[in-house]
Amino acid sequence: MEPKDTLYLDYRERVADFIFDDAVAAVFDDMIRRSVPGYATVIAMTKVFAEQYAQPDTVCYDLGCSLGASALAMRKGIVQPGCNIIAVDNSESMAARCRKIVASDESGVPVKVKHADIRDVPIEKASVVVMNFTLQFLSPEQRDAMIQKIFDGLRPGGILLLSEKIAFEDADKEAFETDMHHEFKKLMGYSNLEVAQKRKSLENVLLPETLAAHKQRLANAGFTKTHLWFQCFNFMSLAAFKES
Ligand code: GEK
Repeated sequence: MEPKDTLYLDYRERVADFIFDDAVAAVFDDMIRRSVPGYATVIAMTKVFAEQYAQPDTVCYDLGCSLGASALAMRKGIVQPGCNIIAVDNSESMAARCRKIVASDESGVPVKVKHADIRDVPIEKASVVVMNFTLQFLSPEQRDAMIQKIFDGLRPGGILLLSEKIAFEDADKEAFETDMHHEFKKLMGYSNLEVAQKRKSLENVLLPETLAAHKQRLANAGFTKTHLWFQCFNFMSLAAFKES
């Protein structure tokens, strides 16, 4: 059985900013499944996108791979010959665990796990780039350059799958979606204290933007079409297409 996330169970006098250290990596699978509504759907559909959009002899990227769930989904989905996958994470604990998980998974498509910052990794010969819940951890002023680099590295006909927590301009809607997300977490077994302490730890670290801001950035970078294919409360996923 996967270890259970109890990191914020006990009262903390001071809640420090969230980091992806070994304690988080050890319980990450449980944490993300119980924290992100629809996470399992996003991962399952990542496989479908890879099956449809991976082109022969190209590279598929999993940026902010954590334990490699998206990379493994792509690996199972890819049907074209000559593809390989590059999975990147700047947390040493995540990258090390991810390497082990990838090694124990059986499939023909090669997966290389890099311990690196996604801002420093070149994107080349790409047909599918997946950023599932990672852009939100870059500072907002670094996001344009990141999206532009991905667009430039994609082959014509390629796609970016961008999944994010989002914010809402309308205060009522923001309050409603936030409440619903917290109710989801409680239903998944987190206490009020756990929800509150985790929220505090993320408030300077995970900076959500509106759906409109994401769409505008993608359009500015050159993506001619973006399709909101998934949303559950304040979590969404966009498929952004580079014209063929
Ligand atoms: C999944 N995609 O399971 N460079 C590299 N990695 C980074 C950076 C950066 N600059 N910033 C954050 N990360 C995964 C889930 S989790 C989402 C992604 C979450 C990494 C960070 O170390 C962490 O592993 C991941 O991005 C974000 O589908 O925890 O909400």
